[in-house]
Amino acid sequence: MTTISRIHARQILDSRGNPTVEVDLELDDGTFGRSAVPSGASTGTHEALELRDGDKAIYLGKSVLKAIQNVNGPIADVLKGKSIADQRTIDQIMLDLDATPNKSSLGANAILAVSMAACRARAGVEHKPLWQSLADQFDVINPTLLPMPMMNVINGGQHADSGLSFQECMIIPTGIANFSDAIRAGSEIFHTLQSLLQDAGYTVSVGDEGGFAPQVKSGEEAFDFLLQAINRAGYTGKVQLGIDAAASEFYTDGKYDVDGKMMTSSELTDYYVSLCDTYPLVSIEDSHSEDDWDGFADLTAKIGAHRQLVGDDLLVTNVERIQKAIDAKTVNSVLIKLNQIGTVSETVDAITLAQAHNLTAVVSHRSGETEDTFIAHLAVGLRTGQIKTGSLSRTDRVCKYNQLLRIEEQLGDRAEFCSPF
Ligand code: 2PG
Ligand code: MG
Repeated sequence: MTTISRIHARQILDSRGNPTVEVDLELDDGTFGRSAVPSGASTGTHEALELRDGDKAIYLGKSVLKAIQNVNGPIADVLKGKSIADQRTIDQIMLDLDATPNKSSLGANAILAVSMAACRARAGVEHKPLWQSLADQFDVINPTLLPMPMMNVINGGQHADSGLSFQECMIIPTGIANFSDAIRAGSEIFHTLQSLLQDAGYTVSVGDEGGFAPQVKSGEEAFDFLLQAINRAGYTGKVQLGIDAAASEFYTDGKYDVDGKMMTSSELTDYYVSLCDTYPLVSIEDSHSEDDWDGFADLTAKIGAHRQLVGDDLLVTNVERIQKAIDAKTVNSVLIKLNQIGTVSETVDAITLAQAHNLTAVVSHRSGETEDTFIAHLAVGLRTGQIKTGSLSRTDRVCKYNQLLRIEEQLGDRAEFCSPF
C-alpha cells in the first residue's frame, strides 16, 4: 500500500499577481504530485471560503500564509501515513478536520490544493495520465471525449475595464469535427477579431482571461464584432456564441444595470430572449443574480428547450444548490469550479449529480489562474463534454487548451468530439 509521506505547501503567485497556495504531496515510494489553486474575482457569496490573511502590509492583505500553515501543520499531520488509494477517504479526512459547512476553519484553498495534489500523486503511482486515473478513481467509462471549448475572446464585467456589463463573450466551435481544429478556429477568429477592433479604433489590450477589452457600448456591439470575425475567418455557421453575464455584478436593490439600462428581473429575461432571436447565442451563464432563482427559472421556462442556461454563482458547485435547481427546473446546466466547493470528490459529486439529471456540466477555470492544467484532465476524465478556460492568449489560459491537445494526441483514434448543442 502506497502511503503519503510528506505534504509541503508554499505561497506562489496567480495570473493576477496575487498569492495562492501550491502543494507538493510525496508518497513513500518517492512519487510526488503538485497542484495549485486558482482564485475568482466575481466570486459567488455561497462559495467555500478562500482563506486570506488580511494583513494590508503583506501583499495588500491577500497573502495565504495561514492556509499554508494549515496544510503544513494540521492537514499534513492527519494525512501522513494514510493510503493514497482512495480519494474520497483523503478528502473526508480533511472535511472532518475542518468541520465547518464552508471550509472556513482550514480554508478551501488549503484543502483543495492537497486534494488535487493527491490525485496527481495517485496518477504517478498508477503510471497513468491524470485524466485516466481520475476516470478510474471515479468509475467513469470511456474517458475519451474532448470537451467543447468555450473561448472567451471579449472580456468585460469584473475582468476588464471595458465598461461592458457582460463579463464574458465566448465563441463556441459547434460545427467543427475535432478538438484541434476547434482550437485552430478559435485562434484564427481571435486574431481576425484583433484586426477588426483595431480598424474600428478600439484598443486590443486584453483582460484577465486573455480576451480583448474594447470599450464597446453594449453586448450587441460585442456580438456584431464576433460575428464579423467568425465570417471573415471563414467559419460562418460553424461557430456560435455564448456569454457569462455574471449578473450578480450588475445587480443592486432589485434592479439590473445592463450597459446603463436599468431592468427588472423579467425585463432582463425578455432582453435575453430577444438576444437569442437575433444572434446565434446558444449558452447563457449566470443570466440573473445569484439569489434570483425565479429569474433563472423564468428564462429556463422560456428558452431552456433550445438554449443552455448555466448556473455558476447560483449553484457554486454545491450539490444541495444543484439539487434545488434540478427540482425547480431553474437551469439546465451547471458550471463546475473546483475551488467553489474545495475538494475533488465533492466536485465529482456535483458533476455526476448534474449528469444523472441530464443537466450539462461545464468545467471552468477562475479568472485568477496558475499554470496548473488539472481542469483539462478533469473535463476528459469525467466526460463533461464542455470546458471554458478563457481566450487564445495568456499562458494561464492557453496551457489548459494545450494540455487538451496533448490528451487528444494520446487518445489517437479513440478521441471523440461532438457538439453538446
Ligand atoms: C466565472 C469565472 C471564470 P471568476 O464567473 O465564470 O470565468 O470568473 O473566476 O472571476 O469568478
Ligand atoms: Mg461565471
